[in-house]
Amino acid sequence: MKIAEIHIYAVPLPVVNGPYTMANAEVYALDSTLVKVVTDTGLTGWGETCPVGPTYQPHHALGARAALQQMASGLIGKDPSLFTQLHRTMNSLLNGHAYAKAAIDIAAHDLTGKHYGVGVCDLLGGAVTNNVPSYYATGVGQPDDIARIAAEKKLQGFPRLQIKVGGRPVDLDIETVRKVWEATGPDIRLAVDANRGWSTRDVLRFTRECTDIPVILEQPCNTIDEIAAIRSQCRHAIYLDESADSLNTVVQSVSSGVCDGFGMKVTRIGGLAPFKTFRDICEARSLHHTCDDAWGGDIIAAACTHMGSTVDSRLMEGVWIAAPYIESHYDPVGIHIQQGHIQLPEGPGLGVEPEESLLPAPELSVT
Ligand code: 0XW
Ligand code: MG
Repeated sequence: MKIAEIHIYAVPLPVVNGPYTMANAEVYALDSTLVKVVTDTGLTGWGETCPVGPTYQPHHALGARAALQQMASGLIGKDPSLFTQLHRTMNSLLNGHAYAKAAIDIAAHDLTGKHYGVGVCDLLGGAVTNNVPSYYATGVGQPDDIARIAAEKKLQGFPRLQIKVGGRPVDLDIETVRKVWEATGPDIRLAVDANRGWSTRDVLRFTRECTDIPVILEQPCNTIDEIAAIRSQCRHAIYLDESADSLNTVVQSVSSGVCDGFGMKVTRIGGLAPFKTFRDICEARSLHHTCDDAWGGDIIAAACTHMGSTVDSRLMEGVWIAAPYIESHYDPVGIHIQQGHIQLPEGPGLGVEPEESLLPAPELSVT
């Protein structure tokens, strides 16, 4: 099986009841990139990458398409089922830009699953569940509003909730987390995500004043060095998200002990093949992690759900998908959250197939 065609699409994803607000970003609509990869055997596989605006991570929607354009002709004739070789080829064509390479990696997994007649989860080692736990992420908001949303989401069956903080006085963040805790109690796991928006001073205040509230702190500060500086004074577990930008950083962070887990994104780490390595590193050291992406439609949601289905349940923090914030689905059924869980799509491949009439014409086609 060889890659015969690559088509690149720009697909707008408006945010329902936007903006979605984080410490360093306010987004009203996202610019997603879809890739369709066709093989000489007549199979079609789909991939996607969708940065959540230009300030969340050093990822950029137009950069993704430029990177894909840079690599596309060099990928024609390659076997998409040989994942390691495919990544080496991509690395020989372009240095970095893992989030763009991830779109090709996801399409390669979709194609390989279809080729062998199996689901992507089987290529990743096998699902431990087909009812994959998700979690809900609030935006940054007023304490009473966020506490009300938290209580609603607990009732809807979410096993975990992520409260966004940062980008404002930490007093308001402390009040928000306390009200959420009062509204939900211990039957839902809580994460507090500052998206790099707290200073070390803010973390120290939070951890001193909220010792009684069992939350994990996700990416509190901008850099790993800042987190390392206050780690020993911190009473809460710390997860890295945005800073865990490569397998190399993950290995370093795990061995230095700077974190207790990760909020990990499929596209940031470069796709499903590197995510599988990440998952296995975490399992070797009993570290908890999510299986998310920053944003994206049904293809990303399916990729995250397949990956999430394979994670040892004791370490599984949940699969976050953007579906609650997206109005329309380009797959006729779409990936949805029910009772805080996502049904694993049935294969072969990813188990989602974009309705091409809903997509704009490709921006670039290489054959
Ligand atoms: C909650 N998320 C998974 C979605 C937004 O893109 C941010 C992200 C996070 O955890 O930082
Ligand atoms: Mg995060």
